[in-house]
Amino acid sequence: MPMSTETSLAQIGVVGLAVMGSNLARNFARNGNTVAVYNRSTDKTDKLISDYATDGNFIPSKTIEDFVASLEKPRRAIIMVQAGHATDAVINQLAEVMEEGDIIIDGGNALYTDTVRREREIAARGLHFVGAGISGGEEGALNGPSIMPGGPKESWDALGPLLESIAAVVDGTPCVTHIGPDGAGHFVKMVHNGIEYADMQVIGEAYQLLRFGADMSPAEIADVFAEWNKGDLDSYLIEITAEVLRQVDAETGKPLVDVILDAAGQKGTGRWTVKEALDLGVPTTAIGEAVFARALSSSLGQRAAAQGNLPTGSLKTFGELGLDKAEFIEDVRRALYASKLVAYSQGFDEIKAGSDEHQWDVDPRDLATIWRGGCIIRAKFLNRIVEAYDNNAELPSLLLDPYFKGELEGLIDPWRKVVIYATQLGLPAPVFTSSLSYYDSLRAERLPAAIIQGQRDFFGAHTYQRIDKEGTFHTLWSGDRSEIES
Ligand code: NBP
Repeated sequence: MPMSTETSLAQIGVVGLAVMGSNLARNFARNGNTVAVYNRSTDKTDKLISDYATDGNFIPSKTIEDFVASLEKPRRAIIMVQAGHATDAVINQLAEVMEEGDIIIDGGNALYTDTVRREREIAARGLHFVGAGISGGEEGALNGPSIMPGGPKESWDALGPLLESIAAVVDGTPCVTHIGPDGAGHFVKMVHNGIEYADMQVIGEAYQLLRFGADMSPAEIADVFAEWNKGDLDSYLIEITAEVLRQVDAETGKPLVDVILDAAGQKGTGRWTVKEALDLGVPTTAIGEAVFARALSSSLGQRAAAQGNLPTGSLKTFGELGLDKAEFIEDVRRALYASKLVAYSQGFDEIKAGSDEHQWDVDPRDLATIWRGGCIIRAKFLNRIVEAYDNNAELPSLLLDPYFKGELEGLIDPWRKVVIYATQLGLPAPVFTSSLSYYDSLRAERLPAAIIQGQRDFFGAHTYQRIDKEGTFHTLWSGDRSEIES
C-alpha cells in the first residue's frame, strides 16, 4: 500500500523510531491502522518510510506540531524513546500542542514512580497519560508484543482496540489488558523483567552444572534443552538457549558461548524490581540473586584476583560422586523447574504487594494470561498459573496451588540433591540454592527470627511478642532479667 497523503488522519502516532518504535509503527500499519510517525532526527523517519512504506499507511512528520496535527481526535501518541529525561522532553513537547482529552502513551521502560508523577502532571493539563509496559523486544514489537497498559480506564476504552490489533494472540486472546491505574502497567512490566532475570539465571545455572559438572559439550546441552522444551519447561527462553548453545563462532570454530565474555549486562529493570521488593518487604530472593549474579559476573577485576587463589575445600568430581549422567540431567531439570516456580511465585507476591500498596487492584490472572505470548518470559507454564488463580484468586502463594504442590512432590528430592551436588562440585548455583532455602523457610514451623527478636530486645529494647499471650514484652537484660509488658 502507498504511503498516506496529508488528507487522511492517523489513528495512532509513534514518536521515537529507533528499534522499538519503528517496529511498533510497522506493526500498527500492517494491522490496518494509519500511523503518524515522528523522530527527533529525521533520518530515522526517512529510513522507515523508504524501507517499509509497503507495510501500510504512514504519515511522516518533521515537526512535533505537524505530527500532532496528523492525528485524529482524541489524539493517541505512543512515545518510544529512551527512558528518563528523553521521555520527559517528548511528553512536554506533545503536551504543548495536544488538546484536552488527547492521550499520551509512554511505551518505554519507565520507572513506575515516574509514570505516577507524569500522569499527575499530564492530567493537570487536561490530557490523559498511559504508562504501558511493552515486552518482546524488537521481534515482539513487529510481530506481536505483550502489552501492559496502566492509566485511567477511559484511556483504555479509547486505546484497547488499537493495542489489541498489534498484540500477540494466544488461544484467541490478545496479550494485552488494562492492568490498573497510573503506574500499574510499568510496575508490572518491571516485575516481569525481574522474573525474566531469574528465569535466565536458573537456565544459566542448569547449563553450568551440565557443562562443568557433567562435562557435557554446548552442543550436547543444546540437545538437552531442546528436549526440555517439549515438556513443563517449554518456553521462549529455553528455546533460544538451545539456539545460543548450538551456535559456532565463525572466527575460531569454537562454540560461541565459549568466546562470549562471561560478564552479564543489565539495564536496570531487574535492579528496580529488587529495590522495590525491599521497600515493600517482599522476599524476591530469586530475582535478587539473579541481579547479584550478573553484578558478580561483571566484577572482572575481583574475579581475576580470586581465580585459583582461594581455598576450595575438598571438592569432588562428577565421577567421584558416582553420578549417573542421565539421572543427573533429569535432577537438574527438576531443580530448574522448582527454582523457576519459586521465582514466579515471588514475582507475583511482589505484584500483589505493589497493587495493595497503591490500590491498583491488579488481577494476577490477567498477567499470567497476557504473558503467555509476545513477551520474553512466554511459556507453557503460564497456563498453569492462570489455572491456579482461576481456582483460587486469593492464593497466599503460587506454591500452595494444588497443581504446583503436586509438582513439588516430584521436584523436591532432586532439587535437594542438585543443591548438594553443586556444593560438592564447587559450582555456583545461587538461585537454585537460595530458592530452596526460601522454600524451607516458608514451610518451616519455627524460624530463627525468634533469636533475632531476642537479640534486638537485648541490645535495643526493641521488644517482642510472645506465642502464648497478647501484648508486647521486654526483658530487663541489664537488670534482673525479669520480663515486663511494654
Ligand atoms: P532507545 O532507548 O535506544 O532510544 C532511542 C530513541 O530515543 C531515538 O528515537 C532517539 O531519537 C530518541 N531520543 C533520545 Br535518545 N533523546 C531524545 C530527546 N531528548 N528527544 C526526543 N527523542 C529522543 O530506543 P529503543 O531501544 O527503541 O527503546 C525505546 C524504549 O523502549 C526505551 O524506553 C526502552 O527501554 C524500551 N524498550 C526497549 C526494548 C528493546 O528490546 N530495545 C524492549 C522493551 C522496551 P534520535 O534518533 O533523534 O536520537
